[in-house]
Amino acid sequence: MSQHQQSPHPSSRSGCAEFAPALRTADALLVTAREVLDANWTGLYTRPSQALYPHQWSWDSAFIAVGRSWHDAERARQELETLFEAQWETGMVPSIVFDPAAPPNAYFPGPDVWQSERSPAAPRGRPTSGITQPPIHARAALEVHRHAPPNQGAASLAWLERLYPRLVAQQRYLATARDPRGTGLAAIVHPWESWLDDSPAWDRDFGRINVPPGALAPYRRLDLDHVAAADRPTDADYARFLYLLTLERDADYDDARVVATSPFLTVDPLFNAIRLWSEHALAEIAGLIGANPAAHRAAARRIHEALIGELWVPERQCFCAWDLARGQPEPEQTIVQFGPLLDPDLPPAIVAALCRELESSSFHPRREGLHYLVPTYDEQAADFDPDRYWRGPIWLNTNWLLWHGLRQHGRHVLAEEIVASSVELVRRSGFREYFDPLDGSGRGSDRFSWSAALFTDMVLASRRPRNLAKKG
Ligand code: 2M8
Repeated sequence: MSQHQQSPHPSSRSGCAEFAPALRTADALLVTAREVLDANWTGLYTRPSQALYPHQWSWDSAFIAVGRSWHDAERARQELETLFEAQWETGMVPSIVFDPAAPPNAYFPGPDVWQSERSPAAPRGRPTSGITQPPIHARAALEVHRHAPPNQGAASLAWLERLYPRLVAQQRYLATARDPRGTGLAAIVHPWESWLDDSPAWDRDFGRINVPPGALAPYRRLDLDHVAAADRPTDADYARFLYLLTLERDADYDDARVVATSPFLTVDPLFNAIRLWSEHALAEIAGLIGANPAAHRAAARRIHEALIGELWVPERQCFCAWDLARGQPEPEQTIVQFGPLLDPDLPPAIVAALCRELESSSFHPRREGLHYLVPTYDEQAADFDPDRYWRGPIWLNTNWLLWHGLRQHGRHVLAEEIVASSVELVRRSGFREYFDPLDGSGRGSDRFSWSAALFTDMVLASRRPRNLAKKG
């Protein structure tokens, strides 16, 4: 279906905030967004939030760098450099780099629980977690470079050149150590690797893990000191998160052992679509710095074929996460199914099917008055929960990813609705970590860095004339 055939702008029918007025009135919020990022800056990287997440998180830093690069290219470059200094010898970029300057016992599970030093591949003297997060970093690096002011072009290119081998190693790690079936798709060994920690996308896989009595040392959930329990993962899920952590730690984070024995081994369409999107970014970066882009294009092609060959379920017209342990698809309708929109080569018939679903009552209910996009879980599902973390609420990073995916397939109406809705959510509730899709109220921590950064990017990029918007 072409852009002209799309349904009329739903704002005329349902009250979803309109695009142009939302953009025009976002200036004051852009100023606050910058203040949030500056307040969370440590001198080397940006904390996701002051109290709840007082260390460096891998993919938070990538999002933050993109948003920050509109006004402070140097800090944006520093953000990613700091993160990659903690890259493991295997190429893995750890999900958390612990900050020795953070108050002790500020976050649980901390470095004493993770014990990354048990792996010979971990950086010495720099405690980290022992798992990874989605590899959005090459894409982020390209965006940061694109935003560099003209007088910093050379510095930015030199930075890209330094970072490139590290980005390549990150992608190579996922293509090798994490592809036990040789399908071309990388598996995650912990829901924390997906970033959508308690998403229903892996309820069957994750939910069947029983934590044996006595397997966990007594612990206290520090997250609940800062955020209402109803907004966070349940205690049962938290115990499973920690149990998986201990299994991986007890295997000294040896990839082969972890992949062979992990009770959680899942292939996520969104994680792999991000890999693919970053391979395309690497091809562009290679072109910029005089390296050969061919291997990156080939890698992207391989992921493209595997996404469609392995994860597309034609009879259901959707992408599903696959539980490799059971060899079965996870049937829940969640935000991860839309991840492959990031693939610029996705066939038009599949793009149309994904857009139909995105516009359905599951993800785009036409309620009276304002409504908000895009819930992370099917609003029609019996266990949809508007408050609890990744089990329904809207997050600005998933909105940002969908906005990119939709634009590159010419789906500008839906893409603009997502931006308008994001602006409205921030106007109503501030730079919260996530939002209730039913009434737009904020959830989780406040003054959350990636909300500020991605808000900035969506608003400023949307103000550019469309013919300047880049593809890929
Ligand atoms: C959340 O994850 C951490 C565990 O790594 C937590 O709940 O304590 C997720 O939203 C993750 O995607 C994010 O990177 C992290 C920091 O914002 O918080």
